Amino acid sequence: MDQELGRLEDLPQDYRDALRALNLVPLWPNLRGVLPPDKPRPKTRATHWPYQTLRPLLLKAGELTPIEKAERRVLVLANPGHGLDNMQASAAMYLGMQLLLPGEWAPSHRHTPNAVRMVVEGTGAWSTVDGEKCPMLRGDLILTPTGLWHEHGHDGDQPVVWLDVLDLPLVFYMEASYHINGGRQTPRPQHGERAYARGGLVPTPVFQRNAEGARRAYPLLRYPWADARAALESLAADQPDLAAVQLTYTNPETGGDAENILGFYALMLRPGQTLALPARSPAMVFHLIEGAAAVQVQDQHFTLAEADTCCAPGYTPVALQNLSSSGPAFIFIADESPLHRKLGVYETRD
Ligand code: 1HN
Repeated sequence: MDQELGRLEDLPQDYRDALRALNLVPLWPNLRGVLPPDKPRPKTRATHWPYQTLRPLLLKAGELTPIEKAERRVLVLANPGHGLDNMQASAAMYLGMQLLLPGEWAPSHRHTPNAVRMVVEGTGAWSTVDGEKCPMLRGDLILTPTGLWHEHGHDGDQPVVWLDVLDLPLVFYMEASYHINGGRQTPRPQHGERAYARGGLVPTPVFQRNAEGARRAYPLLRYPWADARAALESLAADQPDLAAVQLTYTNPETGGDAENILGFYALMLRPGQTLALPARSPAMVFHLIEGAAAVQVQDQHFTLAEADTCCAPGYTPVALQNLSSSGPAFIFIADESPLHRKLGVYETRD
């Protein structure tokens, strides 16, 4: 049991005033707050954002705010535990639902935070990242790693919506967040998804050299859902007893995580399956691509319909359940694992 430590109120007011005047603070009244016993006290609360309730409000934003007045027309999925105005889903993750209407263009810029898009609905939109024009189809994952130019356009006739996942809260906290605006990109003919079309087969270096002759740090920018889904089905068929039918989105050149700070995964729950995830230090985000699923986090129980998103704090066990007994459920997961591993604070608990 931890010893009770002295409180600020135990100190004479003139002493406290003298400290403050010199920008000094006593540690002991604050020590348990910054270093709680046994495990952290996350601000992140298990939170559910049902798509069907936010969708009309997002479409309304399309009527209220022209794209020129928004640059990015987004409703942020904000965790109340962090204060809504801080626009955080967790300590390191930002989530937003972005709407692009037919004919609109979200102009080119680049910035220090890393982003990915998980396409939620609609066809005809595209995102040009580092000169590669990526079509946006439901379930596709499109990377926008740190520093790469990106813009979005829409040649279709229905609204397109996607989920943005960024490490913005972390990069902002580091006082390293900024952007630069640019002109329209000229798409190049090459596409990483064609060059890296099959797992385990990596092109010889010619393709990976950019105009300056350097290797591309992020050779694969679009992960089509059709491929990820087929890979999950294939893994499930190959290993009928495998509990976690899960794939990690990786950089095909390094085999490491697709981006530096956040991790991205596709999970298939077999019909009727329940999957208990151990408590791990990173916070997690779940977005249901197909099917119906239940998510239990602490005393919270969420029922995810297609395109619903929820989050869970770190150090907390999570149970996922496929609510269908006849078909699979497919879940996109984002988490803070790469960050925790790099910092050496990653842990799993029983
Ligand atoms: C951003 O650049 C995009 O490019 C979306 O679509 C959301 C949220 C915060 C900062 C930059 C985009 C963003 C963002």
